[in-house]
Amino acid sequence: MSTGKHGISDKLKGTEKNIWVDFGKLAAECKALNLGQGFPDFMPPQHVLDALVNAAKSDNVTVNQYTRSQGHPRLVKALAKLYSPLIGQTIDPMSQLLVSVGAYGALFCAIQGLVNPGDEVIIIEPFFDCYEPMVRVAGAVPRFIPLRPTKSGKTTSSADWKLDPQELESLFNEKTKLILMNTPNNPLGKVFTKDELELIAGLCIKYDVVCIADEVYEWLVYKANKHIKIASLPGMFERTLTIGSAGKTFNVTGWKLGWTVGPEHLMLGMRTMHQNCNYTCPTILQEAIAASFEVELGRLDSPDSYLHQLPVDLEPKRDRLAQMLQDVGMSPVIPEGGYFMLADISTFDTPTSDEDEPKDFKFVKWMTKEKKLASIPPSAFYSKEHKHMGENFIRVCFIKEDATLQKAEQILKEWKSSLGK
Ligand code: IK2
Repeated sequence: MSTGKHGISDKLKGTEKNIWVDFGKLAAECKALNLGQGFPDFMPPQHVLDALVNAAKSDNVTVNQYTRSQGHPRLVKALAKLYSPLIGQTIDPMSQLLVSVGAYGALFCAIQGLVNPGDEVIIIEPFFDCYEPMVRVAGAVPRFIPLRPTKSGKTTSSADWKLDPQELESLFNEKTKLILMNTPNNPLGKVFTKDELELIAGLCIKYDVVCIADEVYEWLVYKANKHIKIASLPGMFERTLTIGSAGKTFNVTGWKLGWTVGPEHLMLGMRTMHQNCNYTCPTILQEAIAASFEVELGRLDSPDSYLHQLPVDLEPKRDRLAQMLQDVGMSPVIPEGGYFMLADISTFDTPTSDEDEPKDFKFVKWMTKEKKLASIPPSAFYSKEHKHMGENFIRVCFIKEDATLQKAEQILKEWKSSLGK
């Protein structure tokens, strides 16, 4: 049947492809060891699971019904308590917080709620892949600026990837409505320094631009690094929407709960979008995440804190993965935060393929099918004009059981011996 007038709407044309859909399917079809999409293969913390069970078993009938559109009161109160000291502002739970369907939902509502057709939106590359389609669907014009590696070698750090201040300022003009930034960054793992954040903040203030700070990996920073909220810098709270995710904070990516903190005037558009497309998020999940944060709020400074313990547990996994990738001949970029690692594959030949696609797409597909090891092609995190900057890398996820990493090591060892190394 011809789709004709019943086909995809014009505004969605060009955004049909999605790496999570395509590469998730490929990994499953090939029964590959999945170091692709970012989710843990171990259980979430017990107190989070207990909180959900307690909510389900409680005789509080309201947890099974719709809750407040902007966010379940118990959850927004807990989030306000958590973020007020981190941002250095007393956050009003009822007007300066919005709970969404994951950070995805927050990004979508924030962009739709703020931009008009023809507005320009600056996006720092590499970027979480949905930013570009979300900006285009809103009718805005994305302007891209890449972080560029300043070093090369067998192992480098995500800290070596930097913005050019002149190039960044050249993108700001009277049409610029928003800048979208992500720290710790996915896929690179870069944690923006205070100087870098001050550069962005200064330009936002100078050109009257709003910053969307995607901080879903805010708790995942490794030794010697510190996550700084751009909203905490002078003059920035009133022009920043800070986005977080329960999926990333508590390792429950399937729960799809996210939130945004920001001043009421910036929240109006996104709140309007949210109430008209989702109205509210699952009450029982919000109740469970609220109870989980209440536990964490009581032990933020203690070694029992899950939020502080998770990066301590992940750091050896990061280092182990880096070593195995290096052993097979790749050059890992050691992330300062998040749970992904880029690895340079330029010493490997491009696999033959009939598809006209970047090298990393061909390489990841080949590796998934032939080596039964799934990863993600980083050129998907770049604009069309900058895809070449990502195509000599693969992105590998290390929030996995040691047994999974052990299997990956075995695959890479066999691969290495087949190369005669
Ligand atoms: N923003 C960033 C930077 C994210 O990484 C994610 C989740 N991404 O995870 C998939 C992957 O990269 O493998 C989101 C937003 C969306 O978060 P949520 O799951 O809360 O919607």
